[in-house]
Amino acid sequence: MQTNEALFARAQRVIPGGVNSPVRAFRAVGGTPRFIARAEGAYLWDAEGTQYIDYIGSWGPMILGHGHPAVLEAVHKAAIDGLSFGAPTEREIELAEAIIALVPSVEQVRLVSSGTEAGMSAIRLARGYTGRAKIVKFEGCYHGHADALLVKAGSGLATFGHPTSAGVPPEVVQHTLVLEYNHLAQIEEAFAAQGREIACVIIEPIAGNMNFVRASVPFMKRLRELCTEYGALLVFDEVMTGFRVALGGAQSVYARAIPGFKPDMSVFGKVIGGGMPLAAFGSTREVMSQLAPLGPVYQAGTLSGNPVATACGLATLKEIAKPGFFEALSAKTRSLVQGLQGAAQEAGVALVGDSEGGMFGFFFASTLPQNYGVVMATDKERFNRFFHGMLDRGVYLAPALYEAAFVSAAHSADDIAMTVRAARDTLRA
Ligand code: KE4
Repeated sequence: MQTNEALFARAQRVIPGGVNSPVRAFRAVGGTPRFIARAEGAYLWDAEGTQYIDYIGSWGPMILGHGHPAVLEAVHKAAIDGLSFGAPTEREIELAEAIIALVPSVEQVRLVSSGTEAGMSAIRLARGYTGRAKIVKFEGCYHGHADALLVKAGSGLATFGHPTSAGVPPEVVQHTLVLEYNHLAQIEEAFAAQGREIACVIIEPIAGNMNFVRASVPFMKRLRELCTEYGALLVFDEVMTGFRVALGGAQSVYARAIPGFKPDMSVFGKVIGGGMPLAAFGSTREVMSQLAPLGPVYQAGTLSGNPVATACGLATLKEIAKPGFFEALSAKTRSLVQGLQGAAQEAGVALVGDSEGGMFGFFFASTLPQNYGVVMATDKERFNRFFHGMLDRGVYLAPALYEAAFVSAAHSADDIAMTVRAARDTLRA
C-alpha cells in the first residue's frame, strides 16, 4: 500500500501538479489530496484504506451513489457489446429521447464528451445561428475551459473581458462581456448599449461554481425578457444543475416561479453520464438545424455518444425518474444543511446554507451571498479549517469554498447524522 503522500509525490513527477484537473490538488485548502482506491454507495476509500462519506460525488454525476447495481449491469452489458464504434447507435437515440422528454425547452440534442465541449459548442452554435459575435457571461460562473470563456470582467461594462488564463490571446476574449451575477442594472445597461450584437448570454442558473448562489427570480425574469427583446439566445449551463436540482433541471425550478419560462439553449453533463464521459447541448429544432452535417456550424467528436457512456447515463436517468426520487433526495439534502446550520449556531459560528434537490452549499457568513465578490469575501480560513476538520473525521467535502457539494440517494439518515456530529465536533475544536 502506498500512502496518499507517496502517491502524490509520485504523481507530481509525471502529471502536472499530480492531478488531471486542478481543483483535485487541494491547493485552495492545503494539504495532501486523497488518492481514491474505490467507492461504494455514499462512501469513498482512499489508498490508505480510510473511509469517507462522499459529498463530492465526482462533482455531481454520482447522484445514485457509487456502484448502483442497475447502472453497473447496464455498463457491463454495453461493454461486452462494444466499447466504441464511431457510428450511430440506438442507445444515442434513446438518451436523446429521454433528455427531450424531461426538458420541454429542448427539441433536439447533440451528445459530446465533456461539459467544456458542450459549452464551447453551444457558444459556437449561438454565434452561428444569430450571426453575432458577442457573448455575455457572469463573474463566478464556470462553463468549462474553452478559450472564450476563460475571462474576467473588464474595467467597465462597455469594455470586454481580460483572459484569466495564460495562452488565451486578448483578441479571443474581446467579444466576451463579463457582468456581475444578479446585477439587474448591468444587464439593462449592457443590452441597451449593445443588445443587437449579443449572440447569447450563458449563465449557471444556480451557480455551483460560486458554491451555491441562486439567480434571483426578478433577475432571471428580466434576463429572459431582454434576450427575447434583442434576439440573443439565453443559454442555461445546466452541466451541474441538470437532473441534479430537479428532474427537469434548474429551468423547471424557474418555470415554477416564472410562468412559461424557458431558456433558448441548454447545456448538460455530469448526471447524464452517470460518472462516464458524456455531456450534451440542446435547443429547438430550428437552432439545432444549424449544426453540421445539416448546417454551417461545425461540431464533432470521436467518442460523442459513446455506447458505454450512454448506457451508464440512461440507467442513471431511469433511476432518478422514478416517483419520489427527488422528493426524498431534496428532503435529505435540506436536513443536512439544517443540521450544519444548527451545529454552527451551537458553536456560535456564522454559517448559512442553501440547497435545491441533491445540490447544496454553505458559507461561513450570516447571509447567503448573491454574487462572486461576496462569496470570495467569506471566511476562507474558517472554511479551510472546517474542511480539514471534517476530512479528519471521515467527511469528504469539496476542497474549495467556491465549490458546491452533493448528496446522493445512497446517503443514509445515519450518514447525515454522522456528518452533523462531525461538524459539531469540528466547529467546537
Ligand atoms: P467538464 O468539462 O469539467 O465536464 O464540465 C465543465 C463545466 C461546465 N459547466 C459547469 C456549470 C461546471 O460546473 C463544469 C465543471 N464543474 C467542475 C466543478 N466545479 C468540475 C470539476 C473539475 O473541474 O475538476
